Amino acid sequence: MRSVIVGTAGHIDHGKTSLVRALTGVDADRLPEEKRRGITIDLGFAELDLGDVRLGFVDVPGHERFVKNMLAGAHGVDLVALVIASDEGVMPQTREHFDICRLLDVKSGLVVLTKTDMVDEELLELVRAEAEELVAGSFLEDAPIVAVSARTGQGIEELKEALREAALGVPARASDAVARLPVDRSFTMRGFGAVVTGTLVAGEIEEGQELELLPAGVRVRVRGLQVHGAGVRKAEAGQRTAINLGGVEASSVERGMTLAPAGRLNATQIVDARVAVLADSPRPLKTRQRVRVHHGTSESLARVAVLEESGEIAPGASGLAQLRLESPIVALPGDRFIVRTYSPQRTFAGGEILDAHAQKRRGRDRTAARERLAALDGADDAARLAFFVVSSGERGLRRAEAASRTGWRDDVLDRSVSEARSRGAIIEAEGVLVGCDAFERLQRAATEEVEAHHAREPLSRGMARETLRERVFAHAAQEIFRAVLRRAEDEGALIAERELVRSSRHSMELSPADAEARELLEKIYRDAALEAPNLEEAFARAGGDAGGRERMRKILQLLIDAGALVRVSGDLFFHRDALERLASALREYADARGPERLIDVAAFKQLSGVSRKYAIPLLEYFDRERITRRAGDRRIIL
Ligand SMILES: Nc1nc2c(ncn2[C@@H]2O[C@H](COP(=O)(O)OP(=O)(O)O)[C@@H](O)[C@H]2O)c(=O)[nH]1
Ligand SMILES: [Mg+2]
Repeated sequence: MRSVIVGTAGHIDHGKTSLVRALTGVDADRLPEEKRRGITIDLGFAELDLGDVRLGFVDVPGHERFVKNMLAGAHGVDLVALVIASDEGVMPQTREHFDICRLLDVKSGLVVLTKTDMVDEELLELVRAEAEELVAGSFLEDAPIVAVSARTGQGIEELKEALREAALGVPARASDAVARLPVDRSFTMRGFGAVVTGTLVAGEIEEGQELELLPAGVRVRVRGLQVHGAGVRKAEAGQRTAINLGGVEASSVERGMTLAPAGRLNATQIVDARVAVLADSPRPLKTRQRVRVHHGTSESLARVAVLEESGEIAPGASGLAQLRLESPIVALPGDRFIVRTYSPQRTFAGGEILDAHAQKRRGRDRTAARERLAALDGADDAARLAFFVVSSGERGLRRAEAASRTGWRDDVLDRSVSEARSRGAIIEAEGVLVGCDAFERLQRAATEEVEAHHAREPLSRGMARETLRERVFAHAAQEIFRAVLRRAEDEGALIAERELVRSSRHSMELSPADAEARELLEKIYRDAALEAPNLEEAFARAGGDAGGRERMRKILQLLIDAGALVRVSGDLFFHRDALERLASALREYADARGPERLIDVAAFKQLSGVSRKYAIPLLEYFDRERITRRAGDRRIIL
């Protein structure tokens, strides 16, 4: 059977609670203080079974001091009964509650004129006209207006029939989302323990299920469930639900918290939203304004950052704004909320959350933010998902994060991911979602980085994988790094080995035997220092017989290109390190000599320890390198 939540709305003393009692027999004013003062302070609940539909009533307080409690009840309402007392007509909270219903996007309802026993026909017609004027142009424009008296019972049966029809016309709740129950009450029941109640706004909750109480993050277990006062195994979206919880004390659960499947949703403190300001608000919504945000059963203070050019949203207008909440809430895109002024408290705006996990937007990226958020208007699931993925940039969005951002069930998420992929908007890298643009940017940057490395170090076989990751993928998930390399390999641009990444265009690739010969040849010269070996001998020692002279010449060239070996003359090579040490020794020698700075061949032979056969070519090399300059038989050390 269908369950529909009916909320009362209207000014204090207009007969809301009496009406609920006349319909259901239940006195929703359950608190002793409510009985003593004769007013409704907090939410009251009652049920009415109408055969083919079951109504769950949420009776709200009308007093202006308790609008906060009214809001905690109004969030999950399918259908509103806007109550207007025939003897008083439209009063301030009639308007405020009606505004709240419109801002919360309540889609159906009816108007109930109460206390008809107190007025004559003429006055009743006046109030009816006033009610019609109030609801003109709103969702209640064509709604029935039913006149009743809770005292005499007049009109009550007719009202039941009107409620039944309206309830049957309420569209079924969207079933895309996982379970969410904003808690409105918690108490301890003798012999049972903690019980929490609320309207299950989405999904299903089953007996035995593990849930999480957010934002506290406490894991709890469903010990038992009640819907409309009867035990059930499963509660469904749109039902007033009482849950007996294991794993928590009732005292640590409070109104404003949310129950959701364990590990599925995350609380948030920054949301981007479309906000409408009421036409009769005396002031616009402004950047930096401190406001009260009512969402679900929660109330949180928040700082506003209007994303519109003007920095404000005028009365009667709507625009984009970011809300920075002072305490975390569990929100999802599509959720409605109400904004009240800080002090005095007055309802003046409300809206719909577009991105529940937004990033702080600063002045200059407001325009970009506005354009991107505007793209969400009318976007389908796949486009919405792509929006969240693209917003996460190079970091990418894990599936679990996507689940928390959207609140979707797995099958809805899967469907949207494949659709967004087939549109070419996103890529999935081992479970991490990333926008195509970001992915391609990373791939280009990686290829460029590797090529720059080859240009810098032509002898190196490739770039260390880790260095590449640090330079280009510092903000990206490991999965994205691996996927980019795979893609670049598939496209033939890069070759990724265990530790190294190289460009496929890099032709210096050596066979293991060649690489070994290269290292050996370099080592021979490094170890020999100034006693440089004969080239043929060095080749023989480094390369053995394989490939012969031709091959060793190439390897020698690699070492020369890399700057490791230096040709001093003909086939006479030295290791660069040895030459640098000798050049420093020369300068030290000169510094010790004072201003003269002269050296002859004999002194040079002694300083370097080389024979005349090497001394002359070395000195000529130093002359060429402008380390020395010839002056007759001697050299000036520069
Ligand atoms: N004469 C008359 N009095 C009513 C009727 N309904 C409610 N009242 C009285 O109006 C007062 C406020 O009613 P209540 O249901 O508490 O109003 P609420 O503040 O809107 O919930 C109470 O004293 C009720 O007895 C009605 O149909 N006829
Ligand atoms: Mg009441």
